[in-house]
Amino acid sequence: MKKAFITGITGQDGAYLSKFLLEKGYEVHGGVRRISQPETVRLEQVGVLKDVIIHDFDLSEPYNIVRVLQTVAPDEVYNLGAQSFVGSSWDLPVYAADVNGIGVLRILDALRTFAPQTRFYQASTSEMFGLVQAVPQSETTRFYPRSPYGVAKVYGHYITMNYRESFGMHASSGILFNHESPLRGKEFVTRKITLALARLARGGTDTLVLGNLDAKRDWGFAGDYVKGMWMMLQQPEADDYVLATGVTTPIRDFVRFAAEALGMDPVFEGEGVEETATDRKTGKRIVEISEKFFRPAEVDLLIGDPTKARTRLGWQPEVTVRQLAEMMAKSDYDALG
Ligand code: NAP
Ligand code: G4F
Repeated sequence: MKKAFITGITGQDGAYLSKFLLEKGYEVHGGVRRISQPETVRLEQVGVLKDVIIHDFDLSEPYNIVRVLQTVAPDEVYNLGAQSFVGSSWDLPVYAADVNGIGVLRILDALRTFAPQTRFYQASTSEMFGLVQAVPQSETTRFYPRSPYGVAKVYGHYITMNYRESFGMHASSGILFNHESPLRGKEFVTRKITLALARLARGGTDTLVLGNLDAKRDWGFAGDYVKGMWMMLQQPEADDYVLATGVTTPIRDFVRFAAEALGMDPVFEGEGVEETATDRKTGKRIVEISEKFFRPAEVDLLIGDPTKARTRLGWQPEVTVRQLAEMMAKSDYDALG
């Protein structure tokens, strides 16, 4: 039986990856940082909490990382732990650099010293492309991060590549474009949209307040993407891969898809902070804009080229953005019932 250790096991991807690896017959261990109330809700939601082995773990604590990795002795490590909300990274830039950047080095150096044969996956991100230097973005596109989060992830990406090249470690980075699910954190735009619209569809009156509706993202389903992470670690040689759908969608259209899935007929009017959306069927105001949700520097357009993952790994996404919006909106609607 293979053993996997997942950092960030309590997060969206951690839950889907745990389920996927358990179904493959792995013994799954995960790192959970100490907070005042245990937050293993997602592991419960996917029905695996009783099947995974939890360890106290924090990416900012080097000896803790060494002890846990020595105790577990995993065949594969998936480093999903991060301060993953881009918007907060301007308020917590040093923390983002430490956990998302140096945290990667802490794990790699522990593995290099005590278990260099362990296969390692780093959760790199399309946020590294930032002010995009090519369209679509692939493994060879130059990075131009636009947030402290993105800058820290670039460090994590290059240190992974460096340990692979310096010490021959099987260390791969997945450059994953945005992937969502009903388990997505409520502060990310897709979940914020589906949750607010589901409340409105249930008779609520609180208008959904958003920021920049013109930004475009390449959105896929998290369940498809965790499979790609595992596929990378099964290759004879470590490498870096983009996982994306190759389709980009403005935030405004994601609102439209989610609203339509809930039986609304949204009409957008106005521009900039004056823009609104109203449900033609009920006359209810469903969207307003606030400066509060605009970022100091925006990533305007992300669209990935997943050719390498498709041809070398045989990976491809199964869920379209419209299906994703529908899945998330219906899940939130049902949960409210
Ligand atoms: P998520 O739901 O926010 O989960 C992040 C996980 O990291 C949580 O389990 C969190 O623990 C943990 N964590 C935070 N700080 C930590 C620390 N100091 N030490 C150890 N663990 C810590 O994020 P996700 O969407 O699953 O994303 C997984 C990874 O992929 C992240 O590294 C993210 O940056 C990256 N990524 C995500 C996407 C995407 O679209 N989802 C795209 C590209 C890359 P708590 O539960 O205690 O907060
Ligand atoms: O959903 P978001 O917060 O995701 P973002 O910034 O793209 O980051 C996510 O994807 C990255 C991969 O590219 C990951 F690395 C990262 O960990 C995370 O999972 O925002 C998406 C877009 C942005 O352009 C933002 O300005 O939506 C825009 N937006 C407009 N109104 C909003 C809002 N974002 C949020 N969170 N809240 C709003 O009200």
